[in-house]
This record gives sequence, structure tokens and C-alpha cells, in this order.
Amino acid sequence: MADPRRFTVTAALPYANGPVHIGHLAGCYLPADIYVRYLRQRGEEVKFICGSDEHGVAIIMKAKAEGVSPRDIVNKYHSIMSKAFEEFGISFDVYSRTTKETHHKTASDFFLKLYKQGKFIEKETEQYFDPEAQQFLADRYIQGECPNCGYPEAYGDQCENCGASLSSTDLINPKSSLSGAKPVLKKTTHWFLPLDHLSGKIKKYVESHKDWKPNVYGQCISWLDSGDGLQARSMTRDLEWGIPVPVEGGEGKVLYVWFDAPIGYISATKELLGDEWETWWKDEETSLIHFIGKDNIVFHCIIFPAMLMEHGEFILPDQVPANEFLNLEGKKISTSRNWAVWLHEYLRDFEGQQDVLRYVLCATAPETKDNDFTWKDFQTRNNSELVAIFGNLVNRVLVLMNKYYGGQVPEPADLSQEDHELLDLLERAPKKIGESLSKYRFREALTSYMNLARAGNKYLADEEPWKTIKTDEKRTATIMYVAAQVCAQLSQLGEPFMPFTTAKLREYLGLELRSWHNCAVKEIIPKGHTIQKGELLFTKIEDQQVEEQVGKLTIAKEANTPESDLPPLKDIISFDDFSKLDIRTGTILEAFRVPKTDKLLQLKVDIGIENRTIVSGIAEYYTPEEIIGKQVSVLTNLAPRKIRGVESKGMILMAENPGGELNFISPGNSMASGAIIR
Ligand code: B3M
Ligand code: ZN
Repeated sequence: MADPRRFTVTAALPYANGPVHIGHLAGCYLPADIYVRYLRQRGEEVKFICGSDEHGVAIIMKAKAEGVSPRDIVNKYHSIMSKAFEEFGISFDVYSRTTKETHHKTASDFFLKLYKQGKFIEKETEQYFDPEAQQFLADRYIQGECPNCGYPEAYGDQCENCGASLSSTDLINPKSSLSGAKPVLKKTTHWFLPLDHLSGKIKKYVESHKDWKPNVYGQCISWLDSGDGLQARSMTRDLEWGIPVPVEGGEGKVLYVWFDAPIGYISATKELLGDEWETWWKDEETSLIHFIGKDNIVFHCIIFPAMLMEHGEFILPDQVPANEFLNLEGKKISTSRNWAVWLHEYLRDFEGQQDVLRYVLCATAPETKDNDFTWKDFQTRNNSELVAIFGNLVNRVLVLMNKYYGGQVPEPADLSQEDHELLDLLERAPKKIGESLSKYRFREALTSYMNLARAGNKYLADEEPWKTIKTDEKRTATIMYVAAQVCAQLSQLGEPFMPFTTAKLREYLGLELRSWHNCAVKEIIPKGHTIQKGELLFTKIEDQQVEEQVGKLTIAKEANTPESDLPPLKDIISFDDFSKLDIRTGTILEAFRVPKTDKLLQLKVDIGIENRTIVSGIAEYYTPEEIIGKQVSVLTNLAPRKIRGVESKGMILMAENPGGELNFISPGNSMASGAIIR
């Protein structure tokens, strides 16, 4: 949109089911905040909207896990999250909640309006029902074998092992995660929003946004092209927690969380602005911008716009800048495996260093592809960029200015070529950085910004005012004047990236925040202006601190290794089932390789009451010679099988670790052959 009059900027409403980690910050909240701060500094009219997403199965599951009510969960995490955002300077104009009454009413009215216009199809479908828990099961509540990869614990909506997106009726041997019962199909009625009749309109809308980031545009197009993308979608659910379906027959049902959550942006705007909210959602000269993570693209670029189209009164999203994912030390960030850096913990360990994290996360933001956060890189960027370049420059300027001139910016004499070049660079910086920011290229913008500090630091090192002070007073004054301009410009243009540090720096320099436009000058701090000595802006991060952070991650990982590397536990069996197994100690009497195989040994095993022939796949681990005389455990009543023409009667039990290494299960002390194992 060319020159909008105002900007409604939203950041995805995070589920209130856990604290905020660096992945959230890097993916959505930090870029949104940088963008909004930039718009404000440009003098634009902008509202920055967010809040907690407090409905949906994610909340109910967490409540079950913690043994409390959904309301307790959202209360707890809403307050943790809003505090973390505030502490990191995420400058929302409003941070609301979808459990608020305004929102319930707004979402409910939205639904009713579509309903009255006949936009929904009321459809009876069959859905899984838990006969023990007496309730319908959301897809997430059903687990079973993945039809795609065989993983036994796939969810009804997705297999976390192979990533396949599933529907709960696809699962083999489904079971309810509530009670473990086998779910049964039962009829239920829901309201579906048909999208096929909108396909032309939606396609046109998406195709008119070739300015969207390639990852966003590409995902939308392939979704639209995939064929079943525009099937009717159910906008209601059989759940107890959520916004009641406001129409006849809706008793005991709630709005689908992805129906109500994006309307949450509207409700939060109402909460912020009262009657004025409509301009921010209905005026064609408003640019609506949604910052999100990549897993929310389809909802924001297709489903929500379709809802808005059907409603008819609203503008459509103009931009949907979505980031890819941030990994941590080479692994996917995972809340359940505690493989994450939590903001509230970071603040405890790096007090007052919010801007360091903002800086590093912006410098490594997963803008075009997934990216990796490592503590080593964090340390390097802090120590060799923020401390050694930015901090060093500022500190030298403040100290020398006070030492030589009692803190008063001196009058420059004739400017050298170097002086001109540096001042030109400062003058051009707002345009250059601004262009990157306008295109959502935050890393590029930050690089240009840091290049100012780099240039300033190099200038000081080259010009050496601490030497010229002894020989050339005029030159020294000029150098210090120019160097002060660099610091002043850094204190202005860094506001979007590092708001805490630059506010401090402006205080030391005695400057107010200028508008972006007013920064496109050569002189920001005039001669005669007084500046304080200030304090160090950044401090070194020691190896030990990095080791501590990495160590913390390792502990979390090790504690959870079974969850990550080992196959999940099998279903509970009864004692009767167990007692059907006849396991006895055996002694290997003979062993030789089965001809023409690499893996198989044919064994003769004494199991006390008889000798058995058993074929075992252990030839890669044991030579025949070394196992003769060994005591092993034998499952004796396994149905005989012919393997390579040899009838194998029973099975030697082995322990196998995830790496595939095998070991016999042997009694600790020698036993007579045939001892019963139970
Ligand atoms: N709460 C999903 C998420 O947190 C969802 C976003 C809603 S935005 C309207 O990833
Ligand atoms: Zn799978």
C-alpha cells in the first residue's frame, strides 16, 4: 500500500500455556517491536496490538498436565508472559486477553453476523468420542499409530515423528489421551465455513501481494494450489473451554480457537481505543500488518482474510511478515523437552542486559531460513561487537570529552576528507537503515547501524586524538566533535533495536529522541553542548557464564533423553499377559554362522529340560567362539519360525541401545540352565 495514513500492527497472540522463550522473541515479537518503534520515530500513526490467546486445546492440555483449571493456567501464564514482554521492551500499546468480556462479545457477534448472512453450513459429522470420559475428543487428545511412518504415539492432527499432517480417523489403533479408552465415532453437529466459493477472490488477494516475503507468498500459493486447501472448515468445537457458540443447537460447543483468536486483534484494539477502533480496522487508508511465525501463515493469509471477506466490513491484511524458526544449539527449541532459553531466566542470569539479547536475536533472526542461536555466538557478538566496537567507541568519546573539554563539545576546525566521509555516512544512515526496515529486513538494517559504530571506532583508532592532543589542539577538537556526532547518531537510530542502551546513551549525551527524518543531518550534537562521562554501556560476558548456560541445557536434555532418543513406552499389559511369557536361563552349547549370511548365528542352547536350536541375529556382535558356554535368557514359548531353512525354536533376549549395540541378558551369577525368569 502506498503511503498509508496509519498502521495497525499486530503480533501473534501467544497461547497462555507456557513462558516466553527466545524463539518467540526472535520469530515475531522482536521484529514487530523494531518495526513499530521505527514507525513511531518516523512520526507515523501506529497501534501495536497483542494479547494472550487463552482458549483452545493447548490450554486445556496444559491444565490437565498441571492438574488445575484452564482459568488458573491462563491467569498464571498471562501474567508471566506480559511481564517478560514488558521487561524486554516489547512496546505493545495494548496486551489484552481473549478471555476478556469484550473479546467474547466481539467474537460472538462476528460469528452471529456470518451465521445470519447464511455463511456457514451446518453439518452433522462423525467424530471420536471417549466413552469413559463421556466427551468428544479434539484431535490432539487422540493418539495412535501413524499410518505414514508407524510411529506409535502420533497425534490425531499430526505425527511428530514424520511431520505428516493427519486427521484423527487416519490413526491406527487410536486411543484417548484422557482415559486411554478406545474412542468411538459419534454424531455431532458443527458450523463449517465454506471457502471454495471464495477461491477466486482469495487467489486474487494473495496474488496481489507479490510484495510479501517469498516464504510467506510461496506457502500461500502452494496451499491454494494443493487442491483441498479451500475445503469448508469447521469453526466450532465440542469443548467446554472457549467462547460458547451463540446459536441454537450450539449448547456445549465453543468457537474454534482459530476463529476467535485473530478476532482478538480487533477486540484488543477496541479495548485500547474505545469507539475510535473502527478507523484502525475499516478505513482503506489503514495498513494492517500481522507479524507471525511461519506455522501461522495459512491462518493469517487465507483463513482470517476469508473470515473478514465474508463479514464484509473490514480491511484485509496488507503485510504478513513471518519469520522461520530459530533453533538452539543446533536443535529445535522444545518447551516439553525444556530445550529453550526462557526470557525470565535470562533476565535473572543477565540482569540489565536485555539489549544484548535483542541485538543478538536481531543479528541472527531467522528471516529467510531457520537459524541457530548458540551461546558461543551470543558471547562473541557481545564481546567483539557490542563491547569492543560500540561500547569502546562511546566510552572513549565520553571519557576524552570530559578529560579534554570538561564535557563540552568543542568547535571543529577545518574538516579533513575522513571527517567529511564519516559525517556523510551519518547523514545518509537514516535513509539506508529506514529502507531496510521498511522492507522488514531487520538484519540488514542492524548491520548498517553497526557499521556506523564500526566506522566511528576505526576513525578514532586512526586519528588517535590521545596523541594529537599533545601536538595539535585544533585537530583534536575536530576529531572529538566528529566522533561525538557518531555517538549521537547511534543514540538516535538505535532506538528500535536497543531501546534501553540508546536511552541511556541519549541521557549521557543530553539528547532527546529525534524523529527519524531529523536524523538525516551531519550535526546532531552542537558545539558547546555538555555531555556526561556516563558509564559503560556493555560488559564482557565471560567463558564461565557461557559454560553455565550450555550446561543448563545439557542437564535438561539428559533428564529427558528417554523422550528424545528412545522409543516411547508400550501399552500397559496385565499380569496375565506377562505370565504367558516363558523365559528361562539357557546355556549356549554350540554356535556357528548360518551360511551366506552376515548377521545370523545358529545356536544350540541348553534350557534345562531340553536342548533347542535357535537362530539369532547377533553375528555382527559376537563370534561363535566367544559365546560358547555363555548364559543367556531365552523366550522359550515363542512360536517356532523357519529362518533360512532352519527351524528356530525360541528367542535369545538381548538388550539393544539406540545406537544398535547388542548385549545378552545374562543372570548376574551363574545359574543352572532352565531357571525361570519372572
Ligand atoms: N496462539 C498459535 C501460536 O501461539 C496461536 C496464534 C494465534 S494468532 C491469532 O503459535
Ligand atoms: Zn509419522
